[in-house]
Amino acid sequence: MTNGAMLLLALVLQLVPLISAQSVHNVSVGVEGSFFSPQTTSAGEGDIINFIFGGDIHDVTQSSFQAPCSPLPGGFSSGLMGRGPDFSLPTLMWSMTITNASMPIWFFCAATRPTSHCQEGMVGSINPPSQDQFQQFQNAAKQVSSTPAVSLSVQQ
Ligand SMILES: *[C@@H]1O[C@H](CO)[C@@H](O)[C@H](O)[C@H]1NC(C)=O
Ligand SMILES: *[C@@H]1O[C@H](CO)[C@@H](O)[C@H](O)[C@H]1NC(C)=O
Ligand SMILES: [Cu+2]
Repeated sequence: MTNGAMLLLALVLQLVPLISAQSVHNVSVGVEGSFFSPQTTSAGEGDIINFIFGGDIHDVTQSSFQAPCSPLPGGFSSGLMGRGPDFSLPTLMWSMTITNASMPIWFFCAATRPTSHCQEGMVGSINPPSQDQFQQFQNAAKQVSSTPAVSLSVQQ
């Protein structure tokens, strides 16, 4: 190996941690009119998503695109969390790490008091294929009545 090649290799090795550096994304839950803010997040592999519960009782539960207000079997769920109306209490946080940035993640709030938050449109997505598709997902959530759940086909 020439000195030039070794120098190049050393430079590349130094760059690797920069390229794969993880970022942290904060999503606030239920502080702005009971929604996730932002509703969609673009995240890379290894990135951390912090869901920050700053208000009333809410939740983050994974669903599929096809069934916006139904838990995805084997999917994640934060469980109901929040500090309630007492804003002197600290905010709560629930975090997850993105392991596959090519896979869109769809989620909703499973809280049902006083009415289904999901049906009010409290849904979100990480790495949705497009904003348009997120809009379809949210519109479908608003159509969900308890039985049967609305079914959507993926439109590319
Ligand atoms: C995310 O929220 C945490 C906890 O409130 C805060 O310490 C951090 O600075 C926030 N990060 C960003 C990128 O907003
Ligand atoms: C990541 O997600 C994509 C899209 O769903 C899938 O095709 C691929 O197999 C997944 N990769 C891994 C390592 O799970
Ligand atoms: Cu909610």
